[in-house]
Amino acid sequence: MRISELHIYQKDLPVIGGPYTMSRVTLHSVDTTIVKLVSDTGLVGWGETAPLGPVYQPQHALGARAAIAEMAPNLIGQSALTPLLLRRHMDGLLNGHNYAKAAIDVAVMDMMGKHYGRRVCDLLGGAECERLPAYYAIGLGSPDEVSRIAIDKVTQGYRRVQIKAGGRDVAIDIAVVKKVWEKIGGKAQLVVDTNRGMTASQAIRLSLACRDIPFVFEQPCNTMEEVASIRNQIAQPIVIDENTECLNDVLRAISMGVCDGFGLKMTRLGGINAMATVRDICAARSIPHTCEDCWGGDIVAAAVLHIAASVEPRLLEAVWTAGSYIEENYDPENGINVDGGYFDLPSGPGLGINPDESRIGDLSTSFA
Ligand code: 0XW
Ligand code: MG
Repeated sequence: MRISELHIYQKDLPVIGGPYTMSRVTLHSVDTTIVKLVSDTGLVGWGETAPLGPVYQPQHALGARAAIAEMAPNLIGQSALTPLLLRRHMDGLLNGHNYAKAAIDVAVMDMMGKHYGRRVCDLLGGAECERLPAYYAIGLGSPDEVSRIAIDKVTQGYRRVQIKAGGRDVAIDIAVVKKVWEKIGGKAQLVVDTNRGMTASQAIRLSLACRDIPFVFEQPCNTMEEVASIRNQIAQPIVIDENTECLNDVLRAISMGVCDGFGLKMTRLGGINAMATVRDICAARSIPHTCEDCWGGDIVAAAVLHIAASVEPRLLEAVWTAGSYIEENYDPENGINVDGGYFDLPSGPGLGINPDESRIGDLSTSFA
């Protein structure tokens, strides 16, 4: 089975109840890129990448489409049954740009699953479970606003809540953390994510002001070196998110001993197969991590669930997808949604979703 067509689509995903605010970014809508591969046997494979605006990480939507278009003419005719070789072929066509290669990797895994009549998680070696714990992420807000949403989400069944901090007076962040913990403490795990938004001294101040609160501190500072500098001065465990852009970053973080866990973004790392490698590296060192992505619709979400299902349950912290913040599913029947704080793993072959083509945005470029 070979790739015979590659189509690139663009779609805006307005944020429900937006904007979604983080320390350095305010999002009203996210620009997502969808890839449709068609095989010489008539099968279709879907991929997607949605970098969360141009500031969240050093990747952006126009870059994704340009990188895919750069590789596309040389992807036509390639085998759709050898994802490892395809990845090496892509590396020979374009240096870096893992987030763009991820869309191709996901689409090929979808197509391969359909070809063999197997789910992507089964191609990865098997699913540990069919129901996966979700976490909910709340944007920046006042102590009252954030704690009200946190209580609501815990009542709905979420067992992990992430709140945002940074980019404002640390005293407000301290008040938010204390208020949220007062309301949900003991009922759910709390994560405080500054999205690179604090200086080392601000992060230490927040941590020590809340020294009795067992939250997880996510991406407290901008660089891995800054995070390393506070590692032994704070009271909480650290998770690295934005600083992991490739496998080497993950290895660097582990060898520097900079963190206790990772917030892993599937597309940023390069797709399902790159994420599977990171899964195994984490397992070798018993490092807990989430499985998630920056944003994206049902295609990214389904891919994240399949890889999450292959993670040892003792190391899978939780799963996050953007579904709760997006107006509609691409697949009205099998779309990915949270139910009572959990996701159900899709059951169909490949990714297990069938996007309605009227819902995937505008065709940007085609190759055949
Ligand atoms: C909670 N998220 C996964 C949503 C946005 O992509 C940012 C983010 C995070 O940084 O953890
Ligand atoms: Mg984060």
